[in-house]
Amino acid sequence: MSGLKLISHRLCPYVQRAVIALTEKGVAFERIDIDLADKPDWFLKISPLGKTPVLLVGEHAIFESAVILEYLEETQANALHPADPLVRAEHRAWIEFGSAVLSDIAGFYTAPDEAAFKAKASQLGRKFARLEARVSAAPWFDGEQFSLVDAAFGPVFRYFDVFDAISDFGILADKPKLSRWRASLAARPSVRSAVSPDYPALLHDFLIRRNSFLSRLVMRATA
Ligand SMILES: N[C@@H](CCC(=O)N[C@@H](CS)C(=O)NCC(=O)O)C(=O)O
Repeated sequence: MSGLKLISHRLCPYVQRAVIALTEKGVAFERIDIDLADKPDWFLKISPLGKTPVLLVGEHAIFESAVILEYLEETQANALHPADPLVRAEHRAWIEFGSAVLSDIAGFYTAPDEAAFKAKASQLGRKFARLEARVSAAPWFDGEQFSLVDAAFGPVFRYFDVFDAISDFGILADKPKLSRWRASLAARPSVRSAVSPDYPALLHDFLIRRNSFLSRLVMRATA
C-alpha cells in the first residue's frame, strides 16, 4: 500500500479523475467517501475549500484535482502525460477545458427554468463541438496512449449515460469522434471502476433533489 488516502464523494467527477489516474498507474490507495451534505469536522480541517477530492500524503493534504493529477504524475510510474512539453501544455489546457465542461454540466442540471436549461444545453453543445474538432479518438484523446485528458473526460461522458436515459437533449449529436471516444472510455476498466455499480441510481436521486428544470424532467421520465 502506497499510504495514499483519497478523500472522495461517490458522485464527484473530480474525484473520479484522481481514481482513474491512480488505477492506470497501478497505485494502491485507500478511498474514503464522505457526505458532502454533512461534511465531517476532520474533513473541513484538512480541505481549505471544503471540496473533494483531497489526497492525503502522510500529514499533507493536496487539494484541487488537477494538482493531484500533476503530483501523481511527478511521483508515480507509468506516465500519463505526453513527454513533449508543448503537447503536455496542450493536454493540461484540455484538462482545464474539462473542468469548464463540468461546470456547465452543473449549470445544466441546476438550471431553474427552461430558458436557463436550454442556454446551458447550447453552451455545452458548443464546447463539445470544439472538442470534436480536436479529439483524435483513436481510441483515446490523442491517439494510442491513454492520458490524463482521458481521465478527465471519462467522468464527463458518464453523466450523459444517465442524461440519455431521461431524454435526447441533442448535446452530443453529430459528433462521431466524441461518440467513438465516449465508447472507448466507457469500456476502460479504470474508468468503469472509478464509481460503484449503483452510480446511475445515486445520480438519478441526486438530480431529482436539485429541484431544477431537469429534476422535473427526470420525475416525468420515471413517473
Ligand atoms: N476545482 C475543484 C472542484 C472540486 C469540486 O467542486 N468538488 C465538489 C464535489 S464534485 C465539492 O466538493 N463540492 C462541495 C462544496 O462545494 O461544498 C477540483 O478540481 O478539485
